[in-house]
Amino acid sequence: MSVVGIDVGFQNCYIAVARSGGIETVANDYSDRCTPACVSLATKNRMIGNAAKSQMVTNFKNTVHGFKKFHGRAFDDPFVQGEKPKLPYSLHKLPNGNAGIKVRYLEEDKVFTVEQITGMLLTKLKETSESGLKKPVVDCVISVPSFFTDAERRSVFDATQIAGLNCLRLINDTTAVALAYGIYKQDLPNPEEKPRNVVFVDIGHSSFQVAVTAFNKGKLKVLATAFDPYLGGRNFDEALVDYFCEEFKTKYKLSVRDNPRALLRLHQECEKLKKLMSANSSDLPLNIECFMNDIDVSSRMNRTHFEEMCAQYLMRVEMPLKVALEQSKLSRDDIYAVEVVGGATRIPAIKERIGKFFGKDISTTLNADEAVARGCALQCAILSPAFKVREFSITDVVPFPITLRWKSPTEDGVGECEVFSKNHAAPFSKVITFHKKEPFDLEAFYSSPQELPYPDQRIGCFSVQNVVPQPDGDSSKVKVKVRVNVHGIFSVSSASLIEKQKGEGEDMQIEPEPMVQNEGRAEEQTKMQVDQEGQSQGEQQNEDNSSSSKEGAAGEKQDPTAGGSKPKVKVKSTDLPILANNIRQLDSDVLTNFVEYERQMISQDKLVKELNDAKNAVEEYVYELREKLCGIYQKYISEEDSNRLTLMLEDTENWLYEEGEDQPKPVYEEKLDALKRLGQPIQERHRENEDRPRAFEELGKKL
Ligand code: ATP
Ligand code: K
Ligand code: MG
Repeated sequence: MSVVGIDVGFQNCYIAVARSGGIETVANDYSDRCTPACVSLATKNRMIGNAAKSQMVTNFKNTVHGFKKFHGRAFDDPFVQGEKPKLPYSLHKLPNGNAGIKVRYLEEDKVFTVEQITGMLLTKLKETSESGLKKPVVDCVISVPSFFTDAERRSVFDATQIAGLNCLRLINDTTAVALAYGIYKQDLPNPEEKPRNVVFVDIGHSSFQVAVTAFNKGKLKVLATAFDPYLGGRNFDEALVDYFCEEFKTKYKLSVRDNPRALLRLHQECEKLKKLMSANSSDLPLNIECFMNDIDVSSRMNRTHFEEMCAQYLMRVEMPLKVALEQSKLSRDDIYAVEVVGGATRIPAIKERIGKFFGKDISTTLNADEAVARGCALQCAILSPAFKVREFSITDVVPFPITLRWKSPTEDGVGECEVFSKNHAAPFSKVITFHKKEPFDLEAFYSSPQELPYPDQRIGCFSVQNVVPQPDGDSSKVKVKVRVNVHGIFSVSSASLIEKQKGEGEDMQIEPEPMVQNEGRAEEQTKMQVDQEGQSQGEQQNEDNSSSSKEGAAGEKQDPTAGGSKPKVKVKSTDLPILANNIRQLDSDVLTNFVEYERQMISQDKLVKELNDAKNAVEEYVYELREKLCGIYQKYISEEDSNRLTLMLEDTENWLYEEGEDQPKPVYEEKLDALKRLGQPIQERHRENEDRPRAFEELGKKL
């Protein structure tokens, strides 16, 4: 089993793996530990990561980047519509209403889902981790922003499956960072002591996340998270781009926005300039040669001016910090440290605002780029039975409140109940009791639309089937388990019908008394009993309840507290099927097709690579032989033969640029063999001659 952690960023991806020496980040085939979140589709193959990024300007229509936020989004979503005009590639409305990505691939127009594009990126990251570990990689842990909703998480999870990965956990970025921070700390307070509260801030290219956490020995609890899903480094790049577009309009009469290539180049230059300004407060130049219409452009910028331009973004830094602190119910004095990660926290004005808000110096003890990936790998190591790591339990939170709604004969026709409040501990399961005579639907949705990063509140509809009345015609007690799992994904995971029994038998169960009871309802009572998720990582904090019990098979539970004071009731429990509708994830047959299609694309890329390798081998041999003919081989070939061979090499070189440009692999192999048949005898004679003096020397030593 592999221990791999992957940080899939909006712009930058990192991989960390566990090796005997500990957690290490892995470099890719460009010797780069950062792999750009970029996929380029071409006539014969795909390029992913660094290779794709280098196609961004030349093949802009088919080079996809900045797609992370399209997960779980409708095409009509305001964010998607806002991005659309800024993107060099096209978006397309899919039959299910989601945003698809339209490109030209293998000389055909193709629309890929965002799950497929992220799947491609993950394929590359999987390959990189495989070459780093020198073994196949399947198991991994992948990070997502803490504000990702059910739909976004399901969508990313689908992408992991398309890439053939087994994602053991989708972990929140800031939680991964907290794990990377805490697991090695030797001096954390004991479990019974006051916890150490640390704030983690991650500002990347696209978003801003904060988590207030509490550490004790062997344990990390997230108290609250807050975010600005639309504030990150890209806003600062865009501010510069806007500024220079205006300036170049007046100064050079250029309308940069109408030229995607120029706009992309300006973006790249502005990002570089922004980074330079982080280290340098003096006036800095911006020069781009042959920018547009053969015009070279140049301008200047300095940090003070830049900060003025970005005032509207800098103003937004405080809010998530304030919200997170408020929700954690801690005061500034309770905060032991404020740790920042993510590329955009290198902007001095941002750092300054964070420090000022907390009234303390911010810490940068973690690697700002790699901490998320490292945390993911650590979580993977904890989950891996094959790997020994320190016991460390992690309790995360639910980012937005989740409510269930159902049809009810009373209460104006609908019943409603908030099953998970904001910042409720996760992963977590709860059991809710209904009294019903027939099958019923539970509609799950996010109940605070103003907090949600997009307008669609829907999570899904879960139909509890096969519900029948009791033999005496009364309503049956139906216990429904709802859970937010380890990925932060919600489901109505099981249901059972409880029947009172007279005698004793195999089916007898001890029914736990419901503990949390919501407001009584005339016909149907919704009772909620909080139940602990069976987690391998250890203890889960149970907030809604004073006691907790380990979960057995669905419908067979035993409450340890029920035995004492309350009388035991003998019941029979029957599992009920649940049909999930309207769940915002790929249908299983669609997913199967995507998995297959990804495999095909992988083998197509492999074929193209092998073909290119065969072709390059011919070219390399031509160069090598030509050089040696004028050098070390000169003595071993007649001038006449050498001239003839040189001509042949020249012919081959020309051929490679003409009809040899695009040939099947065997043609190149044949060509290489033919050249080698001529080259090898010379090489042979050279080698023999080289060996001769050495042989004499050896002989000399022996005598
Ligand atoms: P997200 O977390 O939003 O998904 P990401 O993980 O890809 O995005 P990071 O790699 O953390 O983002 O950060 C990238 C951002 O940080 C870019 O906007 C980049 O320009 C910015 N950045 C990196 N170094 C610096 C620097 N020295 N000064 C200013 N900005 C920087
Ligand atoms: K990143
Ligand atoms: Mg990030």
